This record gives sequence, C-alpha cells and structure tokens, in this order.
Amino acid sequence: MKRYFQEEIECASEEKLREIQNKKLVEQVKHVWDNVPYYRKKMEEKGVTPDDIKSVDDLHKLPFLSKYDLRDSYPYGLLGVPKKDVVRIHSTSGTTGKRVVAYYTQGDLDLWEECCARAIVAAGGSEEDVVQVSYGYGLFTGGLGLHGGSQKVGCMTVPASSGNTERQIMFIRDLNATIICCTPSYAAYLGESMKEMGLTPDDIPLKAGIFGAEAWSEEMRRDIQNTLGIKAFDIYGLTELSGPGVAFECSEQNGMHINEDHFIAEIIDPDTEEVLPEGSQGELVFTAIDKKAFPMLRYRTRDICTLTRGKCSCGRTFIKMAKPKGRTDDMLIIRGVNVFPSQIETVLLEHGYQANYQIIVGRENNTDTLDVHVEMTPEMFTDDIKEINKRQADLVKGLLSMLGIKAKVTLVAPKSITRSEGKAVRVIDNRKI
Ligand code: DLL
Repeated sequence: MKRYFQEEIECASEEKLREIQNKKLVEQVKHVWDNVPYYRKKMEEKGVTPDDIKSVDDLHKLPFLSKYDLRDSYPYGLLGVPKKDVVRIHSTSGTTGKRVVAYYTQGDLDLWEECCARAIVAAGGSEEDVVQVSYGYGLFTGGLGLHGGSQKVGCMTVPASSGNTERQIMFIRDLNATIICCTPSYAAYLGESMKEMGLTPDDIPLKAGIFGAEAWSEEMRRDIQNTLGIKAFDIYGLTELSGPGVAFECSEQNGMHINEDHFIAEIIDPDTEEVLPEGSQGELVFTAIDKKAFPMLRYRTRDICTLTRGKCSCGRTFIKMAKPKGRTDDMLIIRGVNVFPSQIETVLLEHGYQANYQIIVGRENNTDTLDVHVEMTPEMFTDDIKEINKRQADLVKGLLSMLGIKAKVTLVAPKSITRSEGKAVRVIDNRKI
C-alpha cells in the first residue's frame, strides 16, 4: 500500500525543502508586488522591495496580513490574478462581521487538492477505500477540499455533506465506507447516534476518520476512536490558505505535518509580533508560496500553537504543528485570567463526560461569571440530587485546578445541548463591554 501521496516531496531532505521554499518565496513576493497593490503599499510603508527578499531568512522583513486587512480589502483588494483566471471562491463568516472570500485559479485548486490527498494517504487511504465526506459542501472549504483530495487519491468518494445523520450511517454501512471526513464534534455525534441505534464499532466498516476545522482534545480523540472503532486523524487549515490540508496528521497521531512546499510557518508573539524560536508557543503565521489568486504573505491566523522539527517515524520531513490550543480571539479573559475552551473540555472529558457542553460567560456586579453546562451521559444520568451535587463539585474542583478560577457547573440531562453538524458553538459570552 502507498504510504505517501508524493513521497519525493513529503520525505525530501530539509535542504531540498528549504531550496524549494527559497525559490518559491522570491517568485511569490514578486508576484504580489506586481499584482496586489494593497500589499505592495504595505511593503512600501515598511521600506521593503522584492529585492530585499532573497530567501526564507528574509521573511521577517515582510509586513503581516491580518483579518483586518481582509476586511479592508474586501472583496477584491487582495486578488492576485485577473478575475477571468479565477475558477472558484470559498468563504467563511469573518469574526469582524464581513465574510472572508478566498479565490482560486485552477492551479490553486490542484495544489490544494494534492494537500488533501496527502492527508488521506497519511490516514491509510488508497484507491481501495470508500471515503465519505461529511463536511459541509458549498462555501465552506471542508466538503469540496476533501472531496477533491479523495478523488485525486482515486478513492470512491461519497459527497454526503453534513446532516441527516441516519442517512450518513446508512451509507457508511451500505457502501462500506472505510474513511469518514467531518468535524470532530459531528464524529462524536455520529458515534452517539450509532450507539442509540444499537450499533457497535463491529457493525460499521470505518477504519479511519479525518477530523478538523475546530479545536479538539486528545481525550475527545480517544472517545471518538473507541465509539467508532477507528483511528482518528487531525487535519488543519483555513479558508485564507485554501482550506483543509495546510497540515495533516500521520500514523504517529502526534502533531500535524505542515505542507512546507506550499506554506512557510512562523510562530510569533501576538502582542509584540516578534518571531519566536522553534518550540515556543505563540500565534501561527503562514506564508503561502505558490497560491496565485489569493496569495497570502505572513498571514496571522490567530491560532495558538507550537512548531517542532524532528524525525518522525512515518518518514515525512515536514515540520509539525501541535494541535492548536485555541485562538487568540477565542481566548476568554475571565477575571483577568486567560481561559481557553479547550482547557475546559479537557477537564470534562477526563471526568468521563463527552464534549457536549456550553460555556456561558457573564458579568454580575462588575465581576465576570463563568458557567459551564455539561450533559450527563446516559449511563451516568440520575435524579439523585446528592449524587448530582457531588459530581458538580468534582468538576468545579477539576476546573479550578486547570484554570485557576472558580466556575459554576450545572449538570444537564443527556441530549439537552444542541448538536452541531459542522463546527460546534460552545461559548456564549453575554458580557457587554
Ligand atoms: O475550518 C478549514 C478546514 C476544513 C480545516 C475541514 C480542517 C477540516 P475556516 O472555516 O476558515 O477553515 O476556519 C479556520 O478553524 O484558523 C482554526 O482556528 C480552526 N481549525 C481548523 N482546523 C483545525 C484543527 C476551516 N485541526 C479556523 N484544530 C482555523 C483546531 C482548527 N482548530
């Protein structure tokens, strides 16, 4: 069985990769300078010209791009090619209210789908497999991205899209789907629904899942792997950089390899914008070095994580990014303490709950309040008040030790928190500041 989709590049030496990056970066900076007046102006303001960028070592000289730039230049300001060369767009709702619209030439689509194909092969996929793509199709990049990747590998591709859970399960069983692609929260929901239908992992043919688009913990991975009887692989990406497949997990299931022949990653301190050494935690910044229609240079993702380069047992040489811990804009500041939803999730799953919870932040008498509503699992469901109080107190203690602040925990009945077919919405911040 093929272990790699493009072995010569996925396992290239560090020197070879660097050479590719240097060459593509120099070309990309020229392309942007010539074709994207918005970014050229930013370069001019910083006193940088394409002649100053001779290799990756010069990357730090370039200005950053952020969500604010996308908003300012909406809709066409960052387009790098004539509109007639664009064959597709995708879009996501921006946190600033305006949508982010990303553009693709046919060449951009090809390299994006190759990235997704690498992820599918790394998860054990081949032309023998039936891949059910249960990410949303349409403006969201998840569906069409993995769909294209799956076809590139030669898998039988089922464009199920999200929703209609019973039909999803029927197709998985009837068509013998071996790989499923969806958000981790939807994978958990599928597992829950199968259980309710009286199905065990032995009744379903799946062997692997490729899950991403939102933060998920190692505990959630364990739960999904057990309920579906599969290996669960992480995949990372964002619309601005094509979509899924910027980075993907391999058989080690321990961090995601970044497709370094297309993307150069940096970690910066989000406050000072200083580039941090490898291994430090900070904000992930990406430079897309060969995407032409929407050529992002030094794009600030707001995702917090670390990078490590080292030998991987899978044989790939691409640098790895850890599971993102959260986003700078997801980070809640509660009574002055930084709280990431992923930390709360870790505590809940460690205590035997599933990722069905809601975090409600408010303000009373000028003090922030943190309420966590958690579903009891059907197995632990009880109306014994004493038992419920004890369980709630255990969680309060666990959260206090993880976050350093006290939360109010309310256990709620199984199935009372709305399930998500795409990205889960877990935080409600009612503070009007
Ligand atoms: O979520 C692309 C995608 C689709 C990735 C399917 C993986 C699978 P956006 O909607 O633009 O694109 O959202 C991008 O989602 O900046 C992260 O904050 C978050 N994200 C994506 N993948 C992961 C992951 C798609 N594996 C934003 N772990 C990113 C944690 C993730 N967060």
